[in-house]
Amino acid sequence: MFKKLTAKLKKGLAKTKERILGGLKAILPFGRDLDQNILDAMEEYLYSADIGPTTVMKIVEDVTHAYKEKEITTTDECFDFLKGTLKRIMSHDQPGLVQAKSGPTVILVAGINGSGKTTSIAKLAKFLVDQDKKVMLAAADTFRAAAVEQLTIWAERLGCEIIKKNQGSDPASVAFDAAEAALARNVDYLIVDTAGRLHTQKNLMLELSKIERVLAKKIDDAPHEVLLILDANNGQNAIEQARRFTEAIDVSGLFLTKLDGTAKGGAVIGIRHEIPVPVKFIGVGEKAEDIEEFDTDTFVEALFS
Ligand SMILES: Nc1nc2c(ncn2[C@@H]2O[C@H](COP(=O)(O)OP(=O)(O)OP(=O)(O)O)[C@@H](O)[C@H]2O)c(=O)[nH]1
Ligand SMILES: [Mg+2]
Repeated sequence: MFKKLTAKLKKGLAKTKERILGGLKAILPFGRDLDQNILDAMEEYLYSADIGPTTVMKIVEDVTHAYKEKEITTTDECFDFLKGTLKRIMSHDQPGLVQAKSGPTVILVAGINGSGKTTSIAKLAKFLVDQDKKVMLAAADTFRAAAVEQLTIWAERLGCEIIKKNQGSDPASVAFDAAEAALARNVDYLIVDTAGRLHTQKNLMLELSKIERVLAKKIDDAPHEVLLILDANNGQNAIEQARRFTEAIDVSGLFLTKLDGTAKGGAVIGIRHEIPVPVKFIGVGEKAEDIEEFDTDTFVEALFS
């Protein structure tokens, strides 16, 4: 069973679908006997689809095995088998957002510059507000001049409270104030924006840890969720980025953005297969409503529909 394919998801995945499905359909036309040449062409094609070599190797191994065992003998059987293989290799745990046992749930958002952190926060806030949750935002990206302003505009649009300080303030002090305010105002969710950083920037990674410590001091077990925001346009590099970041900090979930603008969404397959952290959301546009909860089966169905 999979969730309903929404128009948003179909439209958001259109470019990736065109790339992956378009090519596969040409290689696996309906009703042809399967042979090694076809399988070789399929393998070569998959390598070009941003899925990542490790994952392609696994897919090809499974398909080849099925061919040798005569489980699949025609191109359309191969096509269906491929779809099933994708679902299988992408299907580890799919928990939704973590929730605090009591009091505010704190979500810390991290990622490299321009990956879509602030926009994704707006999407998450809308997603939660639509479920009648009381949401507060914290502008702990005090580095970039327009960052606070950008989050403020979203907060106003979405009717969320925002905690902010002047540009250049210590991000941890914003987090501290926000945690206090979240408790005082009894919000359901506090979402903390942070400045873009690379996993290699030691000081900035330490700054992130400091934000986490400050939050934990005020609110038990905070942050309850650390979401890493990844731009799907980076294709195979997004898989590598996910690997590096999740090694450096305790990431609890991934949010893949800009799937609507890229044909490189195949990276989601590699990320699901290779990274032991669940993809929780995907971004399929620039508006606050352009968010989808990630679900493997629905994703694969959307790609193959
Ligand atoms: N098409 C599309 N654009 C997106 C999506 N998510 C974010 N963007 C755009 O990507 C650009 C960067 O988004 P931001 O949210 O500012 O990214 P950020 O990670 O907060 O950037 P910094 O704070 O500068 O590190 C903006 O133009 C967004 O509108 C998405 O899912 N689809
Ligand atoms: Mg930002």
